[in-house]
Amino acid sequence: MTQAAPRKTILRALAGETLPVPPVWMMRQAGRYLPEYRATRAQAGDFLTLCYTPELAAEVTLQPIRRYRFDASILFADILLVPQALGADLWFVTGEGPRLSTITDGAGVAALKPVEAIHETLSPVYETVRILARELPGEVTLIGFAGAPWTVATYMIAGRGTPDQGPAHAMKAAEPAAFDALMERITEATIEYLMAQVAAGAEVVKIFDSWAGSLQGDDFTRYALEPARRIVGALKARHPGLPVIVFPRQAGDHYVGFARATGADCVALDNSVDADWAARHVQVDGCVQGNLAPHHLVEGGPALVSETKRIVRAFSGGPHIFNLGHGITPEADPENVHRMLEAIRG
Ligand code: 1CP
Repeated sequence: MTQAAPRKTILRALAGETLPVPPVWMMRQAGRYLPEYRATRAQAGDFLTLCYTPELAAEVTLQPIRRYRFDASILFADILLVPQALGADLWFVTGEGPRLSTITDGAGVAALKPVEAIHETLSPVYETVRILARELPGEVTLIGFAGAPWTVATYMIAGRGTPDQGPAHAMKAAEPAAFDALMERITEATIEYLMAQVAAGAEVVKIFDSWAGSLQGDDFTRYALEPARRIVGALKARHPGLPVIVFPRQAGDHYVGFARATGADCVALDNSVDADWAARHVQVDGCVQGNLAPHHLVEGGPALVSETKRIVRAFSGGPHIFNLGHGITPEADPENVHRMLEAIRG
C-alpha cells in the first residue's frame, strides 16, 4: 500500500479502489424507522427545529452509526433548507410533507435573498458538521449534501413535492428567463453551502437530484448534467481532492458517462437500473453506489438476502459502496438492516 492511500473504506472506494467487502451506508439512515430517532424528533418538537438544533441533529446523525457501525454517516439536514435560506417560507405538514411559498415569475426570483445571505440561516448546520467531525468514530466518513438545482427548483416553484414536476416544467416553458435565473441562484447558493460544509469538516459531499428522471434530451443536459458539472468543478477548484457523489435519480441511460461528464467520483444508482447493466456501463468510469430497493427492508426474508448478495456480486469487479436505491422508509424493520449487513459483511 502506498503512503498516500486514504485509510477510511469509503474514501478508498471513492478513490477507485476495489475492496473485498464494500463499505456501506443507507440513504435516510437517520429516520423514522428508528425508535431513537422518533424520540429525539419528539424532543425537538418539529422537523425543522431538529434540523436547526446542532446537538439534536448531531445526535440523530450518530444514532444509526451506534446501532449498525455503518462506514459513513450523512449530515442530518434537508435539501429544502437552501430555499429557506434564500428567503422562501418553509414548513412541514405532519403526515404530508414539506410546503413552501411558491415562485412563478421573475419578480419571485428577484425577491430572493443574495447568495451570501444564506449563511445567516444555515450556520447551525455548519455547527452540526463541526460536532460530527469531532464525535464520529475515526473510521467513519462524514458526508455533507445538498439538493441539485433542478430538484430544489421543483419544490420552490410548486411549493411542495409533485408526482410529475409539472409546475417546474410549466415555468421552464412559459418563463424561460426567470426559470434560468432561479436555476442560477440555486446553483450559486449550493456551491456556497457545500463549501461551508467542507470548511466545517465534511469529507465527501453528495448532490441529490431526486427528480432528474423527469428531464429528457437537451433538458437533461442543461438542467441536470450542466449544474452538476458546475458545482463539482467549483468545489474541486477550491478542494482538489474532495470526493463528490452525484445522484441523478431515475436517469436511466443518462447514468452512462454522467460521472465522466460532471467530474464526479461516484454515481448513486436508484433501483430502476439493473446492477449487471450498471456494472458494465456505469462502473467502468469509477465508483458506484446503490441500488437495493428499499422495500426489501420492510419485507425482509430470503429476498432481502439474495438481492443484497446479487448486488454485491454484480459490483464486485470494481469500486462500490453498498447503499439503497432511495431512502429507507418509515415502515422498515430495524432488524432487517442487521440482516442486510450480515449478507454484505458476512
Ligand atoms: O421526521 C420526519 O418527518 C422527516 C422525514 C425526513 C427526513 C428524515 C425529511 C422530510 N427529511 C429528512 C432528512 C433528509 N432529507 C436527509 C438526512 C440524512 C439522511 O439521509 O439520513 C437527506 C439527505 C434528505 C434529502 C432530501 N429531502 C431529498 C433528496 C433525497 C430523496 O429522498 O429523494 C428530498 C427530495 C427531500 C425533501 C423532503 N424532506 C422530507 C420529505 C418527506 C421530503 C420529500 C418530500 C416530497 O417530495 O413529497
